[in-house]
This record gives sequence, structure tokens and C-alpha cells, in this order.
Amino acid sequence: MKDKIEKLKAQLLAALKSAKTDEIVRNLEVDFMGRKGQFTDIMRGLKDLADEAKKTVGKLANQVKTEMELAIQKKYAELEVAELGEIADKEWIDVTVPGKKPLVGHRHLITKFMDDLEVIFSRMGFAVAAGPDIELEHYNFNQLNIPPDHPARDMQDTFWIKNLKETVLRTQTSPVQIRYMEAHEPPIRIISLGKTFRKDSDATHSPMFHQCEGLMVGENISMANLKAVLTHFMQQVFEDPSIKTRFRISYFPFVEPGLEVDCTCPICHGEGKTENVPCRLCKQTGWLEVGGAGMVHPKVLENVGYDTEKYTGFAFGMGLDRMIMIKYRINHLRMFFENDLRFIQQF
Ligand code: FA5
Repeated sequence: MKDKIEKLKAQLLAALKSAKTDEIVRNLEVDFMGRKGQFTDIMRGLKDLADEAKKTVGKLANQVKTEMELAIQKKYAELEVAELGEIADKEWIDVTVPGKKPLVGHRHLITKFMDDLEVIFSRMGFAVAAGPDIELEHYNFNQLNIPPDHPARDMQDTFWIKNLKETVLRTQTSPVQIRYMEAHEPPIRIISLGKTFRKDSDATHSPMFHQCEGLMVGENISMANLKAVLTHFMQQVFEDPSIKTRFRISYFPFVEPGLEVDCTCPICHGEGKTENVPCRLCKQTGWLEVGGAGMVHPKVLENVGYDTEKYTGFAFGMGLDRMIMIKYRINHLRMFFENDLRFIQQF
């Protein structure tokens, strides 16, 4: 019996030595130590031995059982270490390789420019107001003194929203004037910046562009105030205190008188040429058209319930895209919309 015990132990140890996988070890464990295993058989046979033999063989059997169980556990541990080693070999990481920098986004030049304008105007006491890009005809036209069959509607070729009655992509930022005046009493001083949309598309006009609206209403507001604000604004934008503005009579239904606003050409500084080369930007006029303006039409003030005997106001609306192109010497409007980070990150 003792021999048999020693032999089984030797067999198990030899088999464990060559075992390469967990599964083989598990089979050996069942085969030797399981309920119907060979060693368990021997243990079961102990009870038939004589008392003295039972004692000695029993002792040996218990000792060997522990040894065999330990050997199995040791093998499991060895296999696990080997497996981890293999993974480490296969999946090693070279921590000295330089990392890839993730691309970080960047504020778009147009957004930056609009933020700068907010700063310029807030220093003159203007608050910032906002309105929706998808606007009701009521605000985009009617309340601005442009009723449905008014010829001025043809001045702005409009995107109408299909299946949504009386709704447009706003053609101008002027509807924000109405929204703001409906919600506030004078005195008011606001600007509103944002996207505007028209069915325009050529080298200098795009279907989506940006405007800056300005509105000041109160007692004794005059064109002199308008001129002062716009002149300071243009000087700040182009960082040139010698810039002047001039008004030309024009027509917008929501202002009276209506004005076209020009500022000194910031490229040739009003000379019409630089070192005898004719200025192409202002076509040698020395002036650049930047937007529309005027004194708010009494009808518009009436529409929002303001007392037209007491209050007057001015309003202006500037196109921003061309202004940005001139300031940053950008040749093509499309650069704004390609979202090429190499371009955007320069500003
Ligand atoms: C208006 O939009 C008026 N709401 C401006 C205004 C406001 C007048 C308040 C009086 C009082 P106008 O259609 O001229 O006006 O457009 C103003 C500016 O927007 C233009 O001078 C031009 O710089 C810019 N603009 C107009 N259409 C486009 C376009 N398709 N692409 C780029 N810029 C444009």
C-alpha cells in the first residue's frame, strides 16, 4: 500500500511537470484527487487495514495527500505567471515613444471678431441682445415697416421655411430691435450679432453671412450720436484713430432718414492709392461701404408702443464678413467656411 501511495505521488508529479495548460492540470486533479480519483480510492481502502497498519499507512497517506494537493496548486500558480509573462511579451508598450497630441479645437475667427465687437460696444454702454436665426415674418418684415406687398421685400431675397407659415431664415439682424423694444422700455442701447441669410451667392456675397445690429433709443438721441458711435466703432475695429465715417442718403423702410455708411478705406487710408498704386479695395475712392443706418422710423417705435413724441433713436446694421476679410487680409470668403484648422488657428 505504501508503495502504491509513493508511486501515485511520483506519477502525479511527473505528469504535472509536463502539463502545459490549466485544463491538463484540472484533469489530473480530478483523475488523482477527485471523488472517484485514484488517490481517493486508496484513502477509501485504508479502513480495511489492520489497526497498526491503518495508523502508519494512514499517516503517510495524509502527508502525501497534502504534498500532492500543494503540487497541484503550485502548478496552477506557475501556469498563471507564465501566461502573464506571455501577455507582457506580446503586448508590451514602449513608454519612451513620443505621444500623439490630440487636435484641440479653436475659436473661429468670426466668433472671435464678434466677441471683440461686444467688448468695443460694451465700453460705450451697449448691452448685447440676441434673437433667433429662424424668425417670424412679423419680426423680420412687418414690424419693421415692411408689410407683405412692400417693394422693399425684394431688396432681400428671402429663404422661406417650407411647411412653416410666415417663417423665414432672418435676412437681417434688425428683427432683434423689435424683440428687444417689445420687452424693454427706453432708454435702451443694444447691439446684436449673428448669422443672417439671403439667396445671394457670388465672390462677395454668401447665402449665410454675419451682421452687427445697433440700436439706441431715448430722449434727444440724434444723428450726431449715431455718427459718434459709428466713427468710434470703425476706429476701434481697424485700430486706426484717423478713420472717419460718412453718410450717404439711402432707403430702408424702418429708418428715416435712411443712410448708407462708409468709412475711410483702412488699406489706403483714404488716399485712393498706396505708393502710387491704385487701391483696389476702395476702387480709388478712399471710402468703403460698411452697412446701413438711420433714425428709427416713428412707425417702428409706434409698433412697439413707444411714445414717439418723447423718444427718438438710431439704428445701424453692418455686414461683418467683409470687414473681417479686410482687417485680416483674407482673400476668399470661402476660407471662413472650410473649417481648416491651419487657417482657424492663426487667429
Ligand atoms: C440691412 O440688412 C439693414 N438691416 C441694415 C440696417 C439696419 C439699416 C438698421 C438701417 C438700420 P443691407 O441689406 O444693406 O441692410 O445689409 C447690410 C450689410 O450686410 C451690407 O452692407 C453688407 O455688408 C452685408 N451683406 C448683405 N448681404 C450680404 C451677403 N449676401 N453676403 C455678405 N454680406 C452681406
